[in-house]
Formats: sequence, structure tokens, C-alpha cells
Amino acid sequence: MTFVFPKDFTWGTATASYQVEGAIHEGGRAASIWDTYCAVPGNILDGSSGEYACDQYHRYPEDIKLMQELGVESYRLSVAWPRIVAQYDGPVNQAGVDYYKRVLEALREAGIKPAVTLYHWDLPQYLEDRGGWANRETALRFADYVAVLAHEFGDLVDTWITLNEPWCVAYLGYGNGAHAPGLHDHAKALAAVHHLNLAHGLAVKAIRAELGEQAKVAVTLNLAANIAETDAPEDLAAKRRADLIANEVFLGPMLDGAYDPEIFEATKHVTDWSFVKDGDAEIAHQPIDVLGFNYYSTNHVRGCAAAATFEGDRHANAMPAQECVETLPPAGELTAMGWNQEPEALTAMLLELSERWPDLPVMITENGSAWEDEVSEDSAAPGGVIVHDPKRVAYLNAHVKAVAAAIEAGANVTGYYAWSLLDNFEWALGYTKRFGIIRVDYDTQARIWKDSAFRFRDIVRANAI
Ligand code: PNW
Repeated sequence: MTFVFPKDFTWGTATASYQVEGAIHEGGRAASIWDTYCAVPGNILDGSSGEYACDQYHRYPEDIKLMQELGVESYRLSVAWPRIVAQYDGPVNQAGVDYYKRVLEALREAGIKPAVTLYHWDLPQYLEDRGGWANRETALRFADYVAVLAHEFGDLVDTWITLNEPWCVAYLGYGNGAHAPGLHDHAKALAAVHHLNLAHGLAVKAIRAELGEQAKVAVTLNLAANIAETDAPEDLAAKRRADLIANEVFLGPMLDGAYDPEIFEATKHVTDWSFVKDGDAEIAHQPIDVLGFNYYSTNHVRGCAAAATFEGDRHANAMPAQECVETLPPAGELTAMGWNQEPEALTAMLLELSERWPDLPVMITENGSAWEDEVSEDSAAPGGVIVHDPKRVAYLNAHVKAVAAAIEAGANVTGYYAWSLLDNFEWALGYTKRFGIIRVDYDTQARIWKDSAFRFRDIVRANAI
């Protein structure tokens, strides 16, 4: 059965500045927290960093050509804050502004609409030195930086995405230290949660102040798909607890204008939330035009008496107040990330979101999978080589079908961005995990097509699955 997507459905590919750009010492860029974090032995699995990455800083014209060949209508990229504001209290770095103007203009010429993430984790180190996201000032600085972008890039950007996955920023960055800046402090993680909510609201206000109501504004959340193992009350309570601390802490303030009081109750042994000031709820709660949702896999949870996870759980101890939430080991065929595959949960979550906020369209701003890829010779392929990646193709098919099923059942979904256009720097896992639909040969920077890229091209061309 063929499902045809709505006519104006947007197909795109996604990346993030630190994961693809390289050129960290060029164009007057300041150091980011990821430069610092990568320099500490043991933080990154292969000891690497984003120093060279995919060299997109120099190769963006080639990457834009690739996207034209894929036929995608939109590119989700991020702006590196340390390229735009390179010193604390310093002037705007014109070289950084000019760089992104060139990229955005090249995209426009190619007929590809930019969806620009304003924060995809590369915080200027000078702000971390003052407390980073645990410090309220970072949210205010973010608003200033966003005002510069709105002013400089106003007519060049199609969709403004304030933040990428504040869950990861707060809980992996400040909670369990799996990401930069690498702190282990749940009180700071919750302060970061709040300051990210505030930063989001301030950013929306800054964009609207410059560009008015017609600017299309979004935020991207990696909403956790928590599934209770059984309907037993303790399992349902565990799911509720995980949902509250992972999802509701962002959805409540951003979309409904308040934190669920249960959140304060559940975390009172961690913090008194005195970082929440009068008027913050109004600031965080700004009308947005679309909700970005990054979806990869699910978490099965069970109630328990003591904290318990499984060996190698990268979420372990990231969030506070999870003492009675046991995360079960993922089951079924796992991707190279060790993540399970459960596309039905994507359908269910899209429907839930549309039921809860019927007027808010949802865009899948990331979905994809990492696998152990191998290069094969193929004289018919571009460059004479190809990657046969049947598992990535199957994952792509299954998840695009899951989106189709949600739309068919009434969900308001307006786009799908494949993560990722390219293999890239996979954070704490360095270059050991490949998510690209296009392979990167890191020795030569050659771009090599995978079967999944051809498959995605066909889906995009047909606007159907
Ligand atoms: C997201 N986790 O990151 C990001 O938005 C991308 O930059 C990243 O490359 C992609 O997903 C694949 O990982 C995550 O440990 C990183 O739960 C880690 C986790 C979740 C999301």
C-alpha cells in the first residue's frame, strides 16, 4: 500500500555545527565547551574531537550539491554561538556572521530551505566559566546572540529552532557528565533545565521582536518514549516519573506555561527550585509555530525499590528522582548505538502530541540509525564505491511508515529530517558511530553514497512510502 504524504510535507536532512563543521580555529571562532571536553582524556571514546569533523566549513558547496541530488527541500543545520559572539562582552564577530550568510545564501540559490538550530550544544567556553546553563545569565546572553542572528539572517532562514534537545544539555551535560561540560550535579542539571526553558522563551521573543509574527519558530525536544513494562501500578508510576522529569519539565513551561507541581515534589530532595523567578513562566511560554521532535528509540521501565539500570546504559544517573524507575535493557535487534527499534512508539507519540496540542504541528527534526558500515566497489556508483546498508534502509522505511501511519490516524506532522546527511562526530562516541545516509571517508573527506541515501531520494521524489 502506498501512502502519499501531504503536498506541503517537508523532507530534509539534519546536521549540527560541532558535528560537521571542523575549522574550529578559523573565522575568529571562540572555544566551545566541546573543545574543552574533548581535550580531557577519556571523555571521547576514540580520543577525537570536532577539530576536522566533515570539514563542512570548507565543503558546504559540495554538501549542498549532495542535498540537491537527494532532492531534499530543507536542510536543518545549526549555528555555532562561539563563531558569532567570540568574546564575553565583545562585539559580534563579523567573520562568523559572514560565514553563515554565505551558507544560507548558497542554500537559497540551491532551492533548499534552511531550518536553523540556534543552539545545538556548542556553548562558548567563556560562558561555562561563569556557570554555563546552571547560571541564569546564560539564558540572557542567549537572547542577545539570537537577536543578532534574527537581525542578520532574517530573510534567509525558513524555520528558527531555538534549542536542540535541552534534555541532553541539562541531564547529560550537568547530570551524569556524559556530555560537555561533564558535570555530575543534579541540582545544577535542574537549574539548567529551567534556564533552558527561559532561554527558549527569550529567544522566541527576540526573533518576534525583529521579524514579527510571520517568522516560523520551533523548538526541538528529544521526548522520551517511556513504556511501562506492565499495567501494574508501580510500573505506571515509574513511567509517569520518567515522563515528568524527561518530558514534562520542558513541555509544561514551553507549551502550557507552568511546571507540573509533581515535578517540584519529586525533586525537592535535590533542589528547592529557587532559581525560578517571578515572571519566568510567562517568558518561557511563547507561542511557537511547530514542535520539533527527535525520535530514535524507546525506554521500557519498571517500578522498583532501588535505582537500577543495565550495564552500559548511557542514561544512567543522568536524571534526578529516578530512584524507583528501573530502565530495562533494550530488546530485539539493536542498532550500533545499542538502541532498540520500535517504530510503533513513534506513531503513538505523534498521535499523543496532536491530541494534546491539536493546533501545534509537529516536525520530526531527527530520526536515523547507526550501523557498522562497509564500503563496496561499484562502478555504477558515484566515485566507484557504495555502502550497502540494508539495516539503515529498513530502519528508515519503518520509521517513515510510522510517520505515515500517524498522519493517516489524524496526527498533524509536517516534516521529516533524516539524521544525518553525513556520518559525523557522534559526541562522546567520537567517529566510532556512523549515522549518515552519506558516508564520510575521514582520511580524504570523500562523500560516499549509501543505499539509504538512494532510498531516501526515492521517498522524497515520490513524496510517498
Ligand atoms: C541527538 N542519549 O543526540 C542529537 O541531537 C544529535 O546531535 C546526535 O548525533 C543524535 O541524537 C544521535 O545520537 C543524542 O544518550 C545523543 O540518550 C545522546 C543521547 C540522545 C540524543
